[in-house]
Amino acid sequence: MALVGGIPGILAAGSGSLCGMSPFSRHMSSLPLSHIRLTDPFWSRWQRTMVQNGLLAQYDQLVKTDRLKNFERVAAGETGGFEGYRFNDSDVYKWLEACAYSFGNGSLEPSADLKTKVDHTIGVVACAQMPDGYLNTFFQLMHPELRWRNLSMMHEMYCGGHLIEGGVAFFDATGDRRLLDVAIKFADHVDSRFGPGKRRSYCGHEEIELALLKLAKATGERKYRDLALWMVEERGKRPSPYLDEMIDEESIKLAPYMEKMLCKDGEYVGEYLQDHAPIREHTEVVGHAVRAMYLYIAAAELAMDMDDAALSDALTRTWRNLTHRRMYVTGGIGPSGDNEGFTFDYDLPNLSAYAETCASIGLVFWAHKMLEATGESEYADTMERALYNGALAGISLDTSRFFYDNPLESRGRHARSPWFGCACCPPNIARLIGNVGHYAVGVKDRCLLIHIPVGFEATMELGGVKTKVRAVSDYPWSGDFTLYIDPERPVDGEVRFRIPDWADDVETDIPGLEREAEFESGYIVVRKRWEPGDIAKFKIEMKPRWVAANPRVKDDLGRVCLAFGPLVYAAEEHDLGFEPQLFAADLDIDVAVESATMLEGIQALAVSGVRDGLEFADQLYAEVDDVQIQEAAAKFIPYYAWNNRGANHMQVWIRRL
Ligand code: FUB
Ligand code: ZN
Repeated sequence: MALVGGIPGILAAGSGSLCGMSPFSRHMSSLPLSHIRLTDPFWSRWQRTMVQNGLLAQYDQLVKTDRLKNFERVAAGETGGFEGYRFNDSDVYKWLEACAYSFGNGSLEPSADLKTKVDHTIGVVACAQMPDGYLNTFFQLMHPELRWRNLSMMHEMYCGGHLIEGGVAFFDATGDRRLLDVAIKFADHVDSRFGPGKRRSYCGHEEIELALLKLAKATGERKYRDLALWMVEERGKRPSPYLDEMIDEESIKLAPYMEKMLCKDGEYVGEYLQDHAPIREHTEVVGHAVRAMYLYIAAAELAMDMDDAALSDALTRTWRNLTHRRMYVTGGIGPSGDNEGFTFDYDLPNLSAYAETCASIGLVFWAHKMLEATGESEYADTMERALYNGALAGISLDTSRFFYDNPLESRGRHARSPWFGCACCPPNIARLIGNVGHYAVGVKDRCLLIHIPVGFEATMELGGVKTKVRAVSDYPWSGDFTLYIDPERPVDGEVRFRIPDWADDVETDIPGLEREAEFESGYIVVRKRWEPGDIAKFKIEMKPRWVAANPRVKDDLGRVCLAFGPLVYAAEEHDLGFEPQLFAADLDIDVAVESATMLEGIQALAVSGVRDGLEFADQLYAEVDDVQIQEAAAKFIPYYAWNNRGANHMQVWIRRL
């Protein structure tokens, strides 16, 4: 953490990452979607484009790839002929969830066309549900007699979890409860079969746990929370319920690759799906990255209302392992395509990085939960890192093309695609973009917390007084942030403004402040009586900075990465005119910041250095003394914006002179 404004003690409240701290408790929550509207040029452009373009393009894919048809055919009473992967229903639900946020976030009035498509989709989903609440078009069409036969691999609860999240989101955003009612019926069905005194099992792909927790909040029904807790706690205990599935012929037929995913040397380990140990014994992130994130999101949410140091310690420990040893500088996680997940400490290859878009999105969600549970800024630091880099790189600037995996180097072959056979990432990034206000700003009683200084307009209760808040910002391009706070009458309250871990200096200008701002948990804390029309200004110093990796990350040895504010930068062949792999940066020469009109108004960074010579054109090897290098300039762009001008060479970790 850097020093801030010459004021000592900013690290005072310490980091929540040390074990043995007090158990988690709820330090804040988010504003309802309809109470906050993002207004800065950066996020309002993403959200608008999503409504205008991205959501409609995704709907076309849902139709073209028969994802919707699977529902329509079930609704029509047909059997056989399911199209696609067994978990394709989840893409429809996630798209609906993304639409819900876009309808509620005030970025742009959705077109009648989009509304009709959403309406149709909800109607078809509802019609496909069975009278007992079951809903999964793969099983309904192909194997109605094998429902719930193979939980480790078949994703029935995973799909149901996304249905629940979609239902809750729609209800919250629009008051429309049609999808919520379907979700409740499904959750009741699951609750009637699984749980204490019923069948002991849980889904191989975590998701329903966090969804049930959202449902419990939305409905006030504690039974959903209890079921989620039971699932989280049963996972990893022995004997694993999946052992029975591995000797059940019907279950094996459904997923013949099950044993390969779950066993090592012929013994069940379950690491792939975090069934290796009970949650309180976890020390490292293992297995499939998205699954791990979704489990820890639910566990952190649960830990907030349980006086349970063992659980919060396990989460803190595992978090530390992830962010100190297994996370890319971009907030990408899960380096390996073999298990779509984690390998071992410091294994962070660049060219072959898997770093699934969904995994970074999951990291944003988990970081946000850890932030809510501790109030410590280090979680917001990681949330911001994953949001602006690893996650956002997953989508093209026009919101219509996607990366599934996010390498930190390209030799010209990697390109975004309009859709995938396994299309978890596109609707996932759509739902994240639609709901950014949820992550950027927090509230608690008398307190407004700015985790990420986005521009926004919001209404909130500050110490029980209705208050309008407006934040003007051009983040991530500028660190200037002005808050206009307008309570209906004077009210004692506090504003907490996160000091980013990358910032050297944050200045404040708050007229009428009688005592100096304080520092707690990585936030500047301004306590005062807020009067109608008050203004508070914050200025985060932003300048380009070179970042080095721990030398244990062998792939980054002798290399540096360029960052500016929350953004990690990359060099693309398009701007250099040659492959960035040939370039070596001179760190003694200042990096210049350049406003650019390209790529939706990014700021580019101009770097000086050298490039390898061209004498090798016709030969493979030469004497070192014969090799020339020449001075060169290289323009860097934000990593999230790479590959928007066609496939080409790209590099994040650049050689240094
Ligand atoms: O299995 C469902 C989703 O598809 C996972 O979250 C992704 O990693 C991909 O495998
Ligand atoms: Zn994905």
